[in-house]
Amino acid sequence: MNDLLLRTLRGQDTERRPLWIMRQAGRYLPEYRALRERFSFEELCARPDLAAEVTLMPINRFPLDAAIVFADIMSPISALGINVEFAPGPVINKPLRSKAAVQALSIPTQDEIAPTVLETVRLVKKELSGRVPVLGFTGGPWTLAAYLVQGRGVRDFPALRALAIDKPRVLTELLERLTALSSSYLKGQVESGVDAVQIFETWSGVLSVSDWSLLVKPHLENLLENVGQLGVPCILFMQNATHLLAEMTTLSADGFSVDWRVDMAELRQSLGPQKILQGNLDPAILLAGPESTSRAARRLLQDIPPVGHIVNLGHGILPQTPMESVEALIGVVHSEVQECSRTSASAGEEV
Ligand code: 1CP
Repeated sequence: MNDLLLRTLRGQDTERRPLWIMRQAGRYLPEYRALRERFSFEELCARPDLAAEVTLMPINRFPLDAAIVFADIMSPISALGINVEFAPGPVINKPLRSKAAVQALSIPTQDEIAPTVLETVRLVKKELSGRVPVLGFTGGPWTLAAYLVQGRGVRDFPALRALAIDKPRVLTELLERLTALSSSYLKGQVESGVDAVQIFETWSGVLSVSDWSLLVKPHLENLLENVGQLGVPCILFMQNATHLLAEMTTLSADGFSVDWRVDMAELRQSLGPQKILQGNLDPAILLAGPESTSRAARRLLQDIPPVGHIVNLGHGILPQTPMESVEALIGVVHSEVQECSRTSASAGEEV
């Protein structure tokens, strides 16, 4: 198996940096758009055969180093007895804002949580037969709560922040339930075959350092502790959270995925060589075409040393991204190994 990603997450040396792309199984792919003409997003998610097909689309087109299972962060939420619609992002018709609403949530068994996603994982594992590792994922408790409380993705999630201030105990109970949900969901994914997992705590950045540390960090810590017992490495992603970096990187994740606002050289410098970092090209750079993408990718590779670095974007790839930009990014990452081996080959000749 191409185990560059897994070896990097274990802190081992690799012949080159691994590369995968957040939201790589999505709307920038013509073959995905073609399938979406025939099926809604919900239909794709409900059919493991189709979800597996979409998971494999980017792997069949590009030499990427991991497949991420096609699902949404809200996929496990229906197991709580909550109906989620997509337009195109998640929409909850009756947002949760009271103690009674939180206490009325179902407490699902592991088997009841997103069984179609688990079936998708099993199909993907079989079809890949070891070509690349499969990444599972879940939403972080705060990011799942963001949609449940706010009702949909809204800039800065004011209703969520209001609940955090007004009814911190209600929020805490919700975060505890979501942490339990994500823990069981990831356990199901690992039992179905995923090789590593990522926690998408996308909306953590809307809180101050002190509120995040008090309200959210303990739940993430619990989730990471539970994941730690599953025997697969775990990456934690936070977005627009530069102010939380110092706190974030004390958590027990194996890898830390940061967005493009973060200076990678500075972060590597401040954390030392041991921590595994993932990121962080600005997804918008890919819209500027292959030359701009190559330049930015080369700069990123110069900014931090290869060991302990997983190349990725700073957030999901944008729907308008040209295929040539993805190819350019891959070209730069792959050519680093050729440069390294040329150097070692010529060094060998001299001896
Ligand atoms: O085809 C379509 O129009 C549906 C769009 C779509 C897709 C392709 C949504 C709705 N979700 C997804 C898939 C998805 N979502 C994946 C699968 C793997 C992949 O695409 O490679 C993953 C990992 C996610 C994760 C996700 N969904 C996050 C965390 C990562 C991130 O981008 O920050 C979040 C915040 C969501 C919410 C969501 N779901 C969909 C959209 C458009 C959004 C974001 C916008 C919003 O909040 O309204």
